[in-house]
Amino acid sequence: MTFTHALTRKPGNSFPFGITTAELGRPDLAQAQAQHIRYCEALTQAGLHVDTLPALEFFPDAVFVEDVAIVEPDFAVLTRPGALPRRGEAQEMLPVLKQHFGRVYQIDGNATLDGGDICKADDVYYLGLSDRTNLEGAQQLAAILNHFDYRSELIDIRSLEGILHLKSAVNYLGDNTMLLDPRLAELKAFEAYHHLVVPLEEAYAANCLRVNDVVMVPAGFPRTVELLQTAGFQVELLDVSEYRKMDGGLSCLSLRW
Ligand code: CIR
Repeated sequence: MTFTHALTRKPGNSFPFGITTAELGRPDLAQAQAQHIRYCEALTQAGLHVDTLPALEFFPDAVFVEDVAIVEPDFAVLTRPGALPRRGEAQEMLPVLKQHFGRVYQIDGNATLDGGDICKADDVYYLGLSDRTNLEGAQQLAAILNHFDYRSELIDIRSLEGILHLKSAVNYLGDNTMLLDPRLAELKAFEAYHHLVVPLEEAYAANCLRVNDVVMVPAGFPRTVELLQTAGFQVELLDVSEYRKMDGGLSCLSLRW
């Protein structure tokens, strides 16, 4: 799929005070801001029109826009984030989605769903069940996707310690290729794909982002770079060290369609 648009949101001054389990120290705000600017530039260079929303000081994690929506060119789904302090981010995104998409659906009731748990591979959506996304959330999304002829499959990652979202550990790179954390490499659901398995010590780099001709890769993971280049992918390195400190990866920082 060729992407033409992206939405991002600037990190606010409150960014260092968001949710984290990483134990990598508090992020440096100036560095996070610079990394965000560079990230948006990379999306622009990849051919996307990037719309950067203003920071939301009340929501330190709002920079991770991927978690509040699932987007396709002709519709969007507003999620209901699993972490209580993030739930209000979705309502902030609703008017933005209405501006860009003809049809906007919403996950509601007791369902919870984070966009980071949703991994699309061509016409299949893999829906991660995690501490953030519950069965009801996945089922509500599956029903919406089914309406648009997408197939969905549930992937339960709740027993995997230290993996926040499905896409923290598995990302589709196009060309029938999955980039995987070794802990998910044996899953039957992915057996039909060509596997690129990152070494466990580079598990963070399982969250790479294919955007048109390039694969964006977090800086600092040389074995993953070699794996991707050997497989023929064009790699673009991006420093996201300050986002890693808040459990965030490359994909979390944008919505793409
Ligand atoms: C959180 O815990 O929700 C944020 N600090 C990090 C969210 C990262 N998002 C993602 O992986 N899609």
